[in-house]
Amino acid sequence: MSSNNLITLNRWVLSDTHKDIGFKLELANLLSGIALACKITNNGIKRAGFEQNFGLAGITNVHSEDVKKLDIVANDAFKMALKSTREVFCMVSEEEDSIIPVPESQSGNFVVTFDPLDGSSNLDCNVSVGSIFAIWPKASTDHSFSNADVLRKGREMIAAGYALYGSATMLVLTLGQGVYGFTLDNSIGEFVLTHVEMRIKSKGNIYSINEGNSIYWDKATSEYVNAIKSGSNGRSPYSSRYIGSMVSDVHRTLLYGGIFMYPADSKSPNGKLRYLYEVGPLSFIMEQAGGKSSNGSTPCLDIVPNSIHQRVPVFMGSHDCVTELESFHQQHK
Ligand code: AHM
Ligand code: MG
Repeated sequence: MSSNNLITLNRWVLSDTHKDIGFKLELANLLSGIALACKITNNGIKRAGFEQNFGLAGITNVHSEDVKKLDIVANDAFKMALKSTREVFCMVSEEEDSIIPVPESQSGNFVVTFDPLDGSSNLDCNVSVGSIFAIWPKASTDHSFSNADVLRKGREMIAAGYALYGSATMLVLTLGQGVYGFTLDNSIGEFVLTHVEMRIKSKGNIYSINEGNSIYWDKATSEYVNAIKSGSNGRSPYSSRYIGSMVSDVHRTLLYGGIFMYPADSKSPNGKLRYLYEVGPLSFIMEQAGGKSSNGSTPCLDIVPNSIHQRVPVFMGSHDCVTELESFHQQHK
């Protein structure tokens, strides 16, 4: 560690950097629970080969996807670590059908939505995966939660972030005042501030999309991708990079610029990615870093989901790239 200014995640949350946050102590406690869940998940992934924890668990989830053993490890870690903070009112997980209650004796003032292990199709071949989370203030005034606590537009989030289990493990976070990145120092078990005020370039030249779906794309997506590949938009042709783990693809987009896309198509009329724990939190990060996130016409943070697992199309990344993409949607309205 070369930095002469060693700041851990916990100390950073409690620091004077965020002056107008009224519930700093509670948030620090909650974020330390999230960091703990990420460390347990990180450990589970790194040890899976020794513990026969790769592969399927033999069940399917609410999305009819095959659940991996590590999906269960991560989901249990998030639920347990979050409940233990006593700051959580209720939760939504990608892995569970319904809103997850918290016993009244352990209940707090925040709603947390999370994807415990995103990109899990990449797990068994050792490709980077991640966890995604968002924190919302509780809406109910009594102990019984309702859909109103979770079916909210992204702009109501007070914090969001992701952990990336890559060649290094990182936690990238916004409290609505810029984006900060912390790297896990395994020797001391702490997330340490390494990336201060992360900003995305206003233009980039990398596009990221599952091109295997191109026969299903609509005109706007097809023509936009053709334009950026051929240079007919007046810029040099873009490079293609697609990992198939949203956290990794979005993290690269944040650092190098460009555009990440999971559009609606004739096979998936709402796209694939879910609002409350994938698109919403990563859109908050993208906007806070100076980028943009849109469903083609509306900023993703202004969408109100109809159900807890609602999917939405998403185009996020460098401001000018997403604006250009929107102009193709405008032409084909
Ligand atoms: P998951 O949460 O079940 O892993 O699914 C979400 C993942 C994203 O990480 C990624 O962007 C996308 O699915 C990839 O989908 P596809 O394989 O259709 O390209
Ligand atoms: Mg996911």
